[in-house]
Amino acid sequence: MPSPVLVPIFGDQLSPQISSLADRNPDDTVILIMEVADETTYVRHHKAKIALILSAMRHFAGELRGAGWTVDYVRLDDSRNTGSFTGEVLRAIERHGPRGVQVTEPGEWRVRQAMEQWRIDLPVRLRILPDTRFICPLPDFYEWAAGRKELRMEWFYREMRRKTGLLMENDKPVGGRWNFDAENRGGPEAGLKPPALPPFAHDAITREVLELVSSRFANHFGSLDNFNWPVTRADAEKARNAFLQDRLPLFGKYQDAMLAGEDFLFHAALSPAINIGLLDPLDLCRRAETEWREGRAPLEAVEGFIRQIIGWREYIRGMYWLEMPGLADANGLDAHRPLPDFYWTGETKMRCLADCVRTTRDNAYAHHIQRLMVLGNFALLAGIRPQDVADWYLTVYADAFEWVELPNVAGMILHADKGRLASKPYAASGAYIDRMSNYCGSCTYKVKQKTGPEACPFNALYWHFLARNEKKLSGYHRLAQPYATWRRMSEEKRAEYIDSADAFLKTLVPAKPGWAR
Ligand code: FAD
Ligand code: DLZ
Ligand code: SF4
Repeated sequence: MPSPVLVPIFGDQLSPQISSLADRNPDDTVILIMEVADETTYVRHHKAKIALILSAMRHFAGELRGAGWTVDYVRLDDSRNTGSFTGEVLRAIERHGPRGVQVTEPGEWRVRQAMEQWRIDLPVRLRILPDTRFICPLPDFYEWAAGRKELRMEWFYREMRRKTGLLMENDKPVGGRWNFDAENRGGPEAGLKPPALPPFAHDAITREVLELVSSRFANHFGSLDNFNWPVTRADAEKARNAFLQDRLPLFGKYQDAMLAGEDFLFHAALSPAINIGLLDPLDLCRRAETEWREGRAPLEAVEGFIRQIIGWREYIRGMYWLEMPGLADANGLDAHRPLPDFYWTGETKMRCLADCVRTTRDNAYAHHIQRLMVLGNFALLAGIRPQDVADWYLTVYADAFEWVELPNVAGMILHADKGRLASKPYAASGAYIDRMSNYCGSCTYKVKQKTGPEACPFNALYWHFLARNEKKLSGYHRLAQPYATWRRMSEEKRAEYIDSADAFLKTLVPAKPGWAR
């Protein structure tokens, strides 16, 4: 091959339509895929996350070779492996003598910074292309955000509906409304039995990766026993089809419900496949729309699902790049408590938290409402340091990449960004968890009891949170009611809440240092 163009492809860029390949042809291109220690350990990722990404990378290399591309694949156990993207790109340049390097922009700030240095350090020309798998190009997001006082997802989402034409009829939303959330509030009904996820057999590649991960990353968090993430495009498509057929119709209704032991409910469990590039988000939304148009799924379910992807997912990504690097250090509510150890061990008498940590450990997954209203709500109310919380979320979920994890943590759950992303903190007492789950019935704590050692800790923590942040939050229109209630309480009642929460907070054991990084 005459001096080729070298195209590095990262572990979350496993899409044949990736922009770095769009103008290339196999005759003068070498694709570089690199398993590197820096990426496997920049946080101590859940074992299943590493297994997913390495297995999917190896399968993708096969897919590309099958399509006629030349792929240079560097394995983690290669003795010459330098352990970093930069080191491996430099080594590949020596091997192939390319006339240039062409790459799609990475998903994380950290890697983008390293890549900016490539402009200086690489001996050949570097071309960085936008990631066109996202529906909203970053310049469009910046333009949308410019000059707006409030960057609310709902307004952005409407733009995305207009742009994609999804669920639109002549410039109007189908069904006469943009948002059907009011219909999507089903609680955990007795006897609710969601269909199981399709099982994925482990082929030789996956088996080899699982062995590598269990020996090399034995001390990382999480279990590999239930490893069932799709690692090929064909399996991801099977997972997608099963979701559209079996779970989408009830996705909306039970979107906010939590049921002990039912780890996926009617959620898609497709975020890992979408984030690493095995499924195209827009194609997925079009298929969901077809389910509604052809009468197989109700509008409230399909609208709710599409909103998560073209609304939340795109908005979150725009906010990440808009707010970085400051977002990583944001601590608008001055929260400094270290992460409690039970986030790693699951050892807590709080049934809701124990179950959410368990599914996280078993599956590298918890569904949105568990992440937001149990794990996240606790971190908010207890005043856990945002950087500890972000490290935890980045470590434990198979779908976790900083561009999507950090705005959800710093913005959506912790309000560390002072409300740039969410109009109010999602703080809730035990009553919310009781209404939306079946956890409380079998919990050691009593959800209806407000204070004292037997009371649900969320109840006193809720008021502790509002009281200690009164100066910062009492002006929020959407918190006017709880603050009015707080002020109407007697001095004694208020003191009881504060003392009860303080007593509980004293019992928290901090996580051992070094768990995440
Ligand atoms: P569903 O509930 O079936 O939703 C469908 C799809 O919508 C998801 O696959 C996802 O692509 C998208 N989506 C839904 N909500 C969000 C959101 N808030 N932000 C971005 N995309 C969304 N998602 C990640 O992909 N990676 C993360 O690291 C991540 N960290 C999170 C941290 C916190 C604190 C919270 C509250 C949410 C986080 N989310 C993250 C968003 C959401 O919880 C997951 O996308 C979802 O649980 C994935 O499961 P699912 O595919 O079954 O999703
Ligand atoms: C998460 C991850 C892991 C665990 N390992 C690799 C790897 O060995 N090689 C690789 O290319 N990507 C990996 N990834 C995903 C990267 O962290 C991700 O592509 C970048 O963070 C994107 O900026
Ligand atoms: Fe969670 Fe409180 Fe319910 Fe126990 S009582 S499960 S701690 S909300």
